[in-house]
Amino acid sequence: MTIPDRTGADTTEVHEAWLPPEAFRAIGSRRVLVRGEGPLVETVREEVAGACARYGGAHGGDQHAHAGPYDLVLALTTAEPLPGVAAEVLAELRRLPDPTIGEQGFALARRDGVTVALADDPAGLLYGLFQVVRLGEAAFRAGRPVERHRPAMLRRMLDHWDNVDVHPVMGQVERGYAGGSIFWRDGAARGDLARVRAYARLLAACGVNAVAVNNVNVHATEAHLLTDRLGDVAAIADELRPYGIRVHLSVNFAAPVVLGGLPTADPLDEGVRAWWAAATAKVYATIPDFGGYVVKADSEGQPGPFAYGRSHADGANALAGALAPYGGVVHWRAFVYDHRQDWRDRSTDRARAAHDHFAPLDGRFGDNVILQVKHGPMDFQVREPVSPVIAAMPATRLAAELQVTQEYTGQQRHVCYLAPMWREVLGFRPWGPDGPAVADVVGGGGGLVGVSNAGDDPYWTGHPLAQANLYAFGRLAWAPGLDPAAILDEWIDLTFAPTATGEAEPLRRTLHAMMDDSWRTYERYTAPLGVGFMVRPGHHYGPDVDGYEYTPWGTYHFADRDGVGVDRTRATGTGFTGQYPPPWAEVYESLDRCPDELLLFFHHVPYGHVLHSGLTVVQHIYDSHFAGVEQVERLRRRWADAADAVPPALHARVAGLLDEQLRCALEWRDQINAYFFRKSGVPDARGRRIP
Ligand code: GCV
Repeated sequence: MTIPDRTGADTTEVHEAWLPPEAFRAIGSRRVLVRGEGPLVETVREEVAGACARYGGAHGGDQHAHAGPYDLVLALTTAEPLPGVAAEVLAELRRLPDPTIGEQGFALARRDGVTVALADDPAGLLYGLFQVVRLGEAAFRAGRPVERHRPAMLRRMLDHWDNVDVHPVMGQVERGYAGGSIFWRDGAARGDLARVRAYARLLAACGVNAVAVNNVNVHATEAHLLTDRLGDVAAIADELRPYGIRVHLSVNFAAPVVLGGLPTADPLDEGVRAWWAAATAKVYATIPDFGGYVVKADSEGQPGPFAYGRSHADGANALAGALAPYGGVVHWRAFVYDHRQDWRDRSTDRARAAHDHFAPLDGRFGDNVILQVKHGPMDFQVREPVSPVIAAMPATRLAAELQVTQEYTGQQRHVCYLAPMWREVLGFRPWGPDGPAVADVVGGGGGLVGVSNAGDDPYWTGHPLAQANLYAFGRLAWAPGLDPAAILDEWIDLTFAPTATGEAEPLRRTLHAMMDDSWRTYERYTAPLGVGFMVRPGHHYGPDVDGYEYTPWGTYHFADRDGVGVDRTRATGTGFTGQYPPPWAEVYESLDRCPDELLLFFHHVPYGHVLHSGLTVVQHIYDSHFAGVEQVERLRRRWADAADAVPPALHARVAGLLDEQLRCALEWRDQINAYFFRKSGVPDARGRRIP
């Protein structure tokens, strides 16, 4: 695919990611019927028509109808017979295990030489099409019993931290590692939005159906997207709509003041509410399927209701009231903490902040407020416990927020496949083994939100292998129980198998060897045992053990000559463990029962403390850092095996990044090991060189 580049003067070859034309070969070489009406059905029809034109198949269901018989039927549920589909198959598709297929879902079967995907709504048909794409030839081989596919979360959303203007410190995409924004350039929407359409297509193919198009830190220009620059948002919405994606907008809580010229943004003020109502009415007059607002309030300098002595429920409800008549929602972020704390004050614990602020407000948020909670209590570290807020607000719609962009996990210069971490988070059971999982809590409420890792880089994500994280985010939001390795297989097969020169299996083995365990590898050579934040302040890349230790951000490890870790127990520490329900309140409180990987998140222990693994803390630090670097060396060597299986330019890009990953991992290893050796004076039991 070629599209205009950033200057608009030239064209860039853009990688097709998981939708190369060849991924449609199985469909495109067959006789296909698309039956139904509506814009998303038209998208399905166009996809099928394009594939058939390329691969010699035939399609029906419009004025150029192919008369049948058909190999594939994609249809909205209908009382009419479908050509070539036996009545009992249709009955089975419609009735089992219950009468409805369900919102956005589809039923799939193959019988008598016909593959059928049936959906109750057009979105379901679109997802049914992409499931057939994923299956490829397998969709047409043997018979298939009826399968029902329904998304676990109805809203599967990506937030872009994109600035319309280039921010002097954060650049165009805050925490973006893949070039500029695909939406914005030079202070306005890009003139050519072909890339946005291609992005929408990729997102629909992995199940994403909502996108917030601007940074939650709403700077001056971005604030105007809500009012006089709404046309830009509408233009983007037009590109996303054909793939079933609704646009959301991050708004400034103080908009009534900064845009409306009102003297206050007090959420209980009648004039303020009227301002939000009028602004929102205009939004819906311009973008009728607008999704809603995203708000970062009273957080890292953003304005919020505290300035008026109001609660976050008051703030969220004011905006929710304006959106309610149109079916819109407010994503209100729970990332509220004191970033001006005194490091000498041992009683203030950033991990406690979201629960302290929001749990008392449970039940006070409007029905169309979604409280968006970062998955951990801190800030997207490589290892954190699940946020206790998830278990504390049964009367509030909650969404979990994941960071697809790799701010703290290698900044898309390191291979770090995040699906295993997300799978753990979504599968965590806050009330113990018999209670619901995080995925159940957010699935019944606000769904899943990811901070996007995409930009205008030709590979979309800077590191080509980071595409797998974007794909996996969508798939886990659809089906949180999916196995990360199986998701990786899907991604590999779609992305590389159709174009691979030679056999796909060796490439699959290589990529699994490099990626399956890459999150844990990253953890090994960076911050140990859940301690977190040993990164360079500001840009957050590379090691700086004490970088945040004496700052106001509330991110400390408290290492001294005797030990390391944060005492968050009720008995002697900040009491954070008490924010969890049993059994975790007890598990985390107990030095004996706390899982090794989170030990230093919950406890301050001597270096000689013996872990469940049998190692002392300090020996674990040495061993894991040596092991992490060795793993990076191995995966770098492993990549050589893929040289003939992927395009040379892609191979070269990844090879260059692996060199950087190794350089950086060595730096992490040596700084962390030297730091703890110097603090503790404990030599490495295996006598390796520590600088
Ligand atoms: C958009 C972290 C990041 C910030 C980000 C913030 C947030 O602190 O470093 O860049 O701001 O999270 O989630 O709002």
